[in-house]
Amino acid sequence: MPDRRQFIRSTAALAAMLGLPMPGWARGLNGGMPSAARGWGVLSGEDIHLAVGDAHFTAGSRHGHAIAVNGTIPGPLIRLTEGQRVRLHVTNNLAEDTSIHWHGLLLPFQFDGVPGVSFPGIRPGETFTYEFPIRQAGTYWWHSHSELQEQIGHYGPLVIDPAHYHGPAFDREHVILLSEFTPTHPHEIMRKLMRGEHHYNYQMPTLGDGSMPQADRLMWAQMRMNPRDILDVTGAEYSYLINGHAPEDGLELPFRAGERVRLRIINGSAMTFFNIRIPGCEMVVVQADGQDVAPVPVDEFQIGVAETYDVIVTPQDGAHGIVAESMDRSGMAFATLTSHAGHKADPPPLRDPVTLTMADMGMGGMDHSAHGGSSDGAAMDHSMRDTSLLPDHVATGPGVDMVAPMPVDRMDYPGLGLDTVDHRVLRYTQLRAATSHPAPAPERSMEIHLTGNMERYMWSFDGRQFHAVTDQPIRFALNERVRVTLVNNTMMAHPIHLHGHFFELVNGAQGPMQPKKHTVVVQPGSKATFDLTADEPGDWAFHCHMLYHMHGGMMQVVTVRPLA
Ligand SMILES: [Cu+2]
Repeated sequence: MPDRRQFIRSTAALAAMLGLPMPGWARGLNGGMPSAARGWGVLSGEDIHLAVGDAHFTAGSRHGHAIAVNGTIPGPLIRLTEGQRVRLHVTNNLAEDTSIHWHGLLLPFQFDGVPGVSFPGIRPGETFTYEFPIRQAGTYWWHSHSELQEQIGHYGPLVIDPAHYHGPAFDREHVILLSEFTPTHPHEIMRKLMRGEHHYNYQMPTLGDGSMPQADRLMWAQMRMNPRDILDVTGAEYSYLINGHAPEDGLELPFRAGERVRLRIINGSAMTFFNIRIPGCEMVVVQADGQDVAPVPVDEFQIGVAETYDVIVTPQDGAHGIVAESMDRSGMAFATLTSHAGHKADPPPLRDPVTLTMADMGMGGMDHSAHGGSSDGAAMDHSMRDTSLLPDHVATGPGVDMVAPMPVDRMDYPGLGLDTVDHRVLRYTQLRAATSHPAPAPERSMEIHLTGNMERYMWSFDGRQFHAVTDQPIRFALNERVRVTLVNNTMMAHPIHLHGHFFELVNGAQGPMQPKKHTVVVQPGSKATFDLTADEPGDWAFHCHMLYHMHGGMMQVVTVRPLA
């Protein structure tokens, strides 16, 4: 059966052959698909209309098939006000099902937008209306939760203005949405990852390249691991984007000298952690995941996939680079914050690649140096694959090829590569809620293991890959307070996201000042803990926000119900 795209192409070809006037959508060089614009329009009010469709997209030197919403990538900035009601009418013009999930929003679960968990999805040609009251303020975003659509343009920013603003003053704001673009079909990327070819990892240290001592290279080889396995997909495949613009596109964001500028930074990428800095300009972090925090001045911070941070900057007159370097340093997104239109900053060179350490292998609690220079790789390989160290509730099998032997809490770790820079970097342990909130003591604690097999590209919670809703969700009683510890048995950082709730990080803050987040990065081979009040009834997705990890099974349903 010809799919819709083939149909469009052949209709256009037929029109051209017969010398008929081409329909508007068929003009141009893009196989009949409209070209998506970079950037977005702004939508406000009680009725918001969004149309999801195929598009051709160009960013920097890459171009290819994409999905655009209302004709732009990213899709529209949805700007709402705390206390209003909203109806979001989403029309699907694709030839396949789609959906929108409102990332970080508190809402009735049937409008959370996860096909198979909270609603059936939106069929081709259909319009679905989401309707709910806006109970919060802050910087958020939205994206498809269907298949791998989020990779190719189906996402956008969402900002909610507070009913009464009490935060630090600012004169102007810009939304900065980070993402990636590749013309490669996302199913092709998934296929390459499952073949375990390290296809994208061109930074693998080689014998004699001088970047790593011989003994270390031998140790890593004996462990059948690559210390440069940092991001699964790299700048070899991706153009990194700010608001849909690759660095070559030269995006400028204006300001006037002396202004305090609020930057609402959203990591809307599928697979990339970014290190954010504006060389020569201090950033004051004032919000994390849409929730106000006590101000923290920094020079750089790492943002995991799906996290948001708001910062306030007061740049000097001139042109300043906003640098978002991918964590593995294989590429960057770049834009200029400028007080003179047309004056652009130059992107700085990429910094040297970074390398994993013993702590990333889950040996943070062992009495080794962080360098592992003299360790016996064969012995370490053995201890890192000892599944008898896992608690009984974790299923073992081919999906679990690594165990962190001595994982430690690394909330004070600023992220790979930022522990050795000589300026101020943000750590989770610095975050404090801007205002105190009730924080009852947890009634129960639980441990969830993040598990995987990197070679087979199988990912899971507690050794169980998610394929569909099962009768074994993670259950919480309505309003119960639970302390959840995530144990990362893999050597990759995972940004773990719970839908429909905020949890409070256990980061050393006094209970009422614990920062609220919707996504927590669990560093490689380590633990992270949060407290959750399960006060939103329903079925909620809970998953790693690395798109291909979620697709590979690192997901589960969280069910919140009153006690029977
Ligand atoms: Cu993950």
